[in-house]
Amino acid sequence: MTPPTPTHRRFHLTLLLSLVLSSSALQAQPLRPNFVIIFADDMGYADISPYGARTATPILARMAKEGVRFTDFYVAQPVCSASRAALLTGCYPNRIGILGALNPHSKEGIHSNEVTLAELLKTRGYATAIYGKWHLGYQPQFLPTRHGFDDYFGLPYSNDMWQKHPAPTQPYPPLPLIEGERTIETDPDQRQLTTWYTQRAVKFIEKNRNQPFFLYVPHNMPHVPLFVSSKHRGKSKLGLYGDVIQELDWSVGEILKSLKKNGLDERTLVIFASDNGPWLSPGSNPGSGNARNAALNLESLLLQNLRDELRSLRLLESELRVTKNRIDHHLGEVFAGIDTPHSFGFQGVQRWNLS
Ligand SMILES: [Ca+2]
Repeated sequence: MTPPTPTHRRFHLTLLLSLVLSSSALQAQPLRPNFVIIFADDMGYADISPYGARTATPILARMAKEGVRFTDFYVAQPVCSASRAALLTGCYPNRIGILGALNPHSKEGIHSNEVTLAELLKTRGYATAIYGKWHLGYQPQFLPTRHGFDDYFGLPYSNDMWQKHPAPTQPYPPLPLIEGERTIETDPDQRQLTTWYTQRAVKFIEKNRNQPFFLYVPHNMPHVPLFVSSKHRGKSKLGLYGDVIQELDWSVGEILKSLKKNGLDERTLVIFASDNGPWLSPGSNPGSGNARNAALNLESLLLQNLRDELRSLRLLESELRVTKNRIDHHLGEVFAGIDTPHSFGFQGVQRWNLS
């Protein structure tokens, strides 16, 4: 198969934006929109209240009420690096050589020829930042700052890829915490990760309130090992996993609050999703799939597990408020980089002129 050219890639990313910007009301806005993508890691489909969880997630519940809740939203692969590669490039991850989950010994990463969403938006004058887990290669040439992001703070891969990993295939080095392209600390206090990412996100919004921006917040949580700050420890009454989910809900709330405070909530599209479904094999992660779907599905348990891992969740808020309290059952994907649009019936339409 002939690999897509960079022109094709840009077109595909335009398709991605077009799918996201599905409200015709957006066309009337004179100012370019801001984009905020908040990504949870290994969060189960039924782990937040809008999807049936007992865990109290009032902020996400409000997003669902004021925006759009997708019930059948799929990621490209149910695994960290591949899912993120699809999100940021609009390509099937296999097509660009990002398979599974990269680890501290991986020599691969995102190729410089790929066009990321951040790079595309930078050509339109956007400020860009990522606070959280990158997982598209940790060597300097693969880091976010080489792929369209002005600012980066976070872990380069999963939070369990450290010396305390319960079953490493080979010994892992100390876990780096990176700022820009520099490791500022190893084996950081993971209880603070969600707080740190949130603080950076809020600061970025403040700093860029007068220009369009793309803010990407891919949390490390609730990937195992689970950590939560003292502010949320024991608060859910549902164990550590519930506490972690509630802290993520708090984090979304801080970001939404900052958008409102800076007068940006009416022109910012906020997407909350998970990179894949629950990672059930460690046993210590009580993330849950969708019991209703499992009960009704006649397919094998194995296939069902895969389906639940592939199926993620997504909430849209803000600009799409015109579609208040909408539940969308259409098949959706986290990316739209499809060379053969007829395969899923997607046809992108330019909804918003970003130039
Ligand atoms: Ca994941």
